[in-house]
Amino acid sequence: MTSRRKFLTLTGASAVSAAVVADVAYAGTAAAPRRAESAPSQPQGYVPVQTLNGWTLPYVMKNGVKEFHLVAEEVDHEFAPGSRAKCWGYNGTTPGPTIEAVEGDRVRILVTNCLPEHTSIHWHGIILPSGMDGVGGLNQPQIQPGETFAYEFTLRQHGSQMYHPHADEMTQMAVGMMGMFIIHPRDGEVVPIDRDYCLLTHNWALHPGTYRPDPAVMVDFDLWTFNSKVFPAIDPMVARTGERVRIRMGNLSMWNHPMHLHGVQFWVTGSDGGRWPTAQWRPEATEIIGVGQVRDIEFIAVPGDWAFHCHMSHHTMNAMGHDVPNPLGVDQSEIQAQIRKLLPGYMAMGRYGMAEHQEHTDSGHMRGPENTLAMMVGKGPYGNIEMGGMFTTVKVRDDLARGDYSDPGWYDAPPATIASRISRDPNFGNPVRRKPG
Ligand SMILES: [Cu+2]
Repeated sequence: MTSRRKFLTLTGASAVSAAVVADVAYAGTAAAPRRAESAPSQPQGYVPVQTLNGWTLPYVMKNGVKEFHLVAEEVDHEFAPGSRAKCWGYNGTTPGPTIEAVEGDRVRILVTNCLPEHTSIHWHGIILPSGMDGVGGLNQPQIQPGETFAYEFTLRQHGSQMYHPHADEMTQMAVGMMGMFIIHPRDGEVVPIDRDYCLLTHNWALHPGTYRPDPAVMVDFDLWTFNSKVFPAIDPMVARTGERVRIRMGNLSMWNHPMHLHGVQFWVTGSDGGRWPTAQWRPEATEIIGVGQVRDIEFIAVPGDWAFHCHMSHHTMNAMGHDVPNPLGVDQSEIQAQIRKLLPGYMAMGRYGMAEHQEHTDSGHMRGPENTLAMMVGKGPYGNIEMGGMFTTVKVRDDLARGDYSDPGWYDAPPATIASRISRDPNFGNPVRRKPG
C-alpha cells in the first residue's frame, strides 16, 4: 500500500482534493471544515502519541534493533494533590512509559526487576513467539528481583496494545503495573491523524487514610483513573478546530468503562486489532471499553470545552462510602443535634442531594481523613464541576498552533451560545405536566 504521505508527494493537488472527499465521508455528522493539508511530517514517520499525564520511553538503535529498557519498581505516586501512595510501576511512573514503534520494527525490550518479588511482562495483544509472551511459569521462568530479562520480537501488526505483568498479576496490576504499546502502521495512516492521545483506565482500592492500594478488593474501589490520575489532576486533551483527533483507550482495571465524549459523534476506528478497515468504523457517543480491551475513537475537533468521562457515575467520584444509609429526603436536624453533643461541629448532609459535599469540603470546614480526596472536586468558569475520578476535558480552539499541547484555559463561548437564567420564579411559565401516579 502506498503511504498517504508518499501519495500526497507523488500526486500533489489532485490527492489533496481526494483527501477532502475521504474526510467528509469518514467524518459523518461530526464533520467540521477540515484543513486540506496532511498531518505534519515527523522524523519518525508518524505523529507521536501523547500519553495523557505520561511519557514515551526513548530507545536506542542497536544493529537495526530498537532497544528499550523497562525497570519494574516501586514508585511514590500522586493521584492528585492531597492523595499519594506507594505504587508499583515502571521507570519511575505508573502507568509505565508508553512504548512506541512501527509495524515491521525489530524490538528488544530489557526488563530489570527492582521489585521485592518476581515479575514478568506480557505484551498484551501483540503477535509474537510463544516464548516471548511473558506468562511467568508458562512461557518463561519468572524474573527474580535483581535480574534483567530480554524480550525480542518483530512487530507484525499495528494498533494500540498494552503491557502488564503476568506474575502475581492480581497484586501487581492492582498497585499500578501497566503501560501502553503503540504500533504505527508501516505504510502510514489511510486517513491522517493530527493529534493522537492514549490513556489507560484503572481502579484503585486506596482506603481513606492509607498509603498503599489494597489488592484484595474486587469491586468496591476508591479511585478511578486515566493514566493513574484523577480529576482535576488529569490533563485536558487539546486540539485545533478541524483537526482529526484519536484517543486510544485501554482498560486493565476490574470494571468496564463506558467512555462518553461530549460535543461530537466520534467514530470507533480501531482496537488492539489495529486501525479497522474504514467500512467497519461506526459512529457513537459512548463506547464501552471492556476489561482487557482497547478501543480507539476518532473525531473532527469542534470548538469548545467538552467533557470526556466514564459514564458509570460512581467512576467520576473520588473516595466515597458505598454502604451508608440513604439520607435523601431525610430530615436529620434532630439526630444532628444529638450527635453534636458527642462530636461538636458534626454536620448531617445529603437531605437535598449530594452536591453540598463539594461546598463543604471546598470551604475547608469538613475535613476528610488524611491522604483522602473529596468525593467531588473541580472548578470551572461557572462554578463547581462536582466530578472526580475518570473525568477530563477536550479543549478545542480555532487559534491553537499545530503541535501545541498546552492548556488554553477555559473556552470563551460566544454570549448568545451560553445557557442562561431567564426567571427566578418557580411558578414561571405554563409547562405541560402529568398528574403523579
Ligand atoms: Cu468507569
